[in-house]
Amino acid sequence: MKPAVVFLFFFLTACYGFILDSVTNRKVCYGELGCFTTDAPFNGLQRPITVVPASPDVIKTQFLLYTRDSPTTADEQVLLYSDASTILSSMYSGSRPTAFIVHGFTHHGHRQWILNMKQALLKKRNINLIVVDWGHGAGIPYAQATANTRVVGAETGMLINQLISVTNTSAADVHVIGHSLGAHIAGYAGDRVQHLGRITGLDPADPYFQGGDPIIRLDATDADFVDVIHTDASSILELGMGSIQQMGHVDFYPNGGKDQPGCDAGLLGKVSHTVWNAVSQLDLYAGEATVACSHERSYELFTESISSSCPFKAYPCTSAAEFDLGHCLRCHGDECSEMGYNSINFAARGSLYLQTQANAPFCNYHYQLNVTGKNNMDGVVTAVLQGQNGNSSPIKLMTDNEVHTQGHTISKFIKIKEDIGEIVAVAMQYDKTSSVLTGWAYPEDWLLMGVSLMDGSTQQLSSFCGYGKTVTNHKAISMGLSGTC
Ligand SMILES: [Ca+2]
Repeated sequence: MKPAVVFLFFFLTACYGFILDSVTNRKVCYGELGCFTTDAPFNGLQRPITVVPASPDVIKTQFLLYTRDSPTTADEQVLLYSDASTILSSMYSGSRPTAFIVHGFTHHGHRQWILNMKQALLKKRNINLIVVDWGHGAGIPYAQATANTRVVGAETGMLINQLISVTNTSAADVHVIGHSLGAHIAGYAGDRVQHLGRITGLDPADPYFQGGDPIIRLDATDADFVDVIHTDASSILELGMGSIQQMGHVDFYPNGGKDQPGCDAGLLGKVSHTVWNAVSQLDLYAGEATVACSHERSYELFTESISSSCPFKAYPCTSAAEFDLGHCLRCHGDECSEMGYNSINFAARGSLYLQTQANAPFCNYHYQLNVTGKNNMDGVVTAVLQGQNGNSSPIKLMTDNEVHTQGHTISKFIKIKEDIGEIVAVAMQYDKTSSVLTGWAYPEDWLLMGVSLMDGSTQQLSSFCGYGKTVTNHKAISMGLSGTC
């Protein structure tokens, strides 16, 4: 059902199976869901093959309800939008907020990531949790799964409207979280609900959607608040599955949004690992995990953000490259936010950037350290940030054979996984180059002119007792905050 090769050739597969269906102006009608045509804008340039959605009887969408009192798969209750009694006799309560989780291409409603997110959301808040399982419609070919999202979105919208009319649910209290194609399903659902509260798009699918009319994809008009996390927006030729296009009120681009740390970047890495996993482990899911690693990171980040005490703070910047230099840690007014679950509590809008770790927990605290030296030197410079709650790991500021010229400021963007509290001192060590060829040209002592640190979390710019300090070869010094010198 889900061989890894699907991910490598889903365009070709789509063409192969559906070339005869690639005609425009086809139309199907599915009762109360209405009619669906392949007319514009659904047949745009970004859609080489345009087909109508399969019928609800084929897709067999299931809306699975969970609550704090019925949290497991064994407890799940199936809600039917066409039969209000299934809602009224269930554990659903209109006085609680409601969250939907919608999966994407080739997934289904009982994937581990959905169980993890469901568990975290129920623990965080007393809500109704509804998983949209459209696994029967989410398989290959991709062109058909893409078309089917329109029916699943219509059905989801229909169920939300039914919940509003029979249980006094407020649309403002409904949050639809969709991954990949599921993000666009959330958009279609939002089209049909007046003032849907929130949509979270987790790496919205790129092929067939990016650059298309807002009608065919997730956009900021689909809910009162739309937040998007982009994690796999490298080119489709490099098997990037997510969109780079801004689609919400606020769009987060962790690590630039294209490739995630800990995942293979680029076509060659992805393909070679996919083949290796598939052959060596005879495990076709392993291949999928490799190719989709960056794509899947979006829901891992969101799930972590639900319960993490680390804030996933994100910053505006002119570009991802500029952010990676540590130049954008200042927040003016309300322009910063927190990626994920808490983003709705912030007024920040537009594109925001942050960096994350390669492994869970992914969240980081961001700093920029600036050290200005008076004389030339060549050697390894290591710094440690000393916080009220602990120290950072040693951070390399300069490497051997990297010459520091007098008056130059070394700027280092630092990401720390732990909350070490307010930084009260910076320790530094200088190990002069051991090269016999060049070592004689540099002094044993390195004279400092200034040390300062920008802390992104607290927005505090601190300077330390670096002015006039001498760092002697192979000896560490610690500099307290200015004012304690
Ligand atoms: Ca839309």
